[in-house]
Amino acid sequence: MKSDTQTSKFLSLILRHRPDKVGLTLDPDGWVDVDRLLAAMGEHGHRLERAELERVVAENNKKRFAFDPTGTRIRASKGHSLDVDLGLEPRTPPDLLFHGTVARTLASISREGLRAMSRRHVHLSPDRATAEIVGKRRGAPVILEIDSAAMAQDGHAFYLSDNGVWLTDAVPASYLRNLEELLPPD
Ligand code: HQG
Repeated sequence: MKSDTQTSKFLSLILRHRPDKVGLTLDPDGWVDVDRLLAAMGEHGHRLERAELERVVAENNKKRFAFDPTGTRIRASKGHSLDVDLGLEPRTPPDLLFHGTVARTLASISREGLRAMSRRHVHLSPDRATAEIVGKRRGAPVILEIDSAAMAQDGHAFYLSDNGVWLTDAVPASYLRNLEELLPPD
């Protein structure tokens, strides 16, 4: 029996990175027809009932997936590596945002700033507690404070994903308010 977590992980793979694994392509804005998705998964040995899909979408604690208002299409809310235009409008961010990472990335971050790495955007958290959870996925969390007010002032665009994550293209190191105090002394 596959768990909802396994289903959620496989859906992330299909809807964010590798729709071709089940012979699908995403619309330019990331949507897939739900009936086509279920049929394609069945044909590729990943049979999924509509009720199961609806439960995974509804219960996923990070709201990773969303149906369109008519319920006929589905997409991942964020996290794509494919070139998908989520149609998010630029929004004014809160003055301060947070990024949870681990100490071993700091030297590189101090040289390059925060980069999107394998994603489309840098993901930023609205509060420290959320950033801690993100950082903990990789080890002891280290929380960077981003001067998002200054970034917005300087023309950097911010977007708010459907599930409350702030997105931006990159964060130059000069906007990382507490980076110096986190770096080891030289
Ligand atoms: C680091 C999860 C070296 C960055 C979470 C992070 C989040 C650099 C890693 C969402 C760097 C990228 C996103 C640089 C950034 N040099 N390392 N210049 N710039 N990094 O997973 O923010 O499960 O792509 O600090 O809850 O950790 O996908 O990003 O450690 O919301 O729904 O490179 O993923 O949600 O890692 O996590 P990721 P993230 P989902």
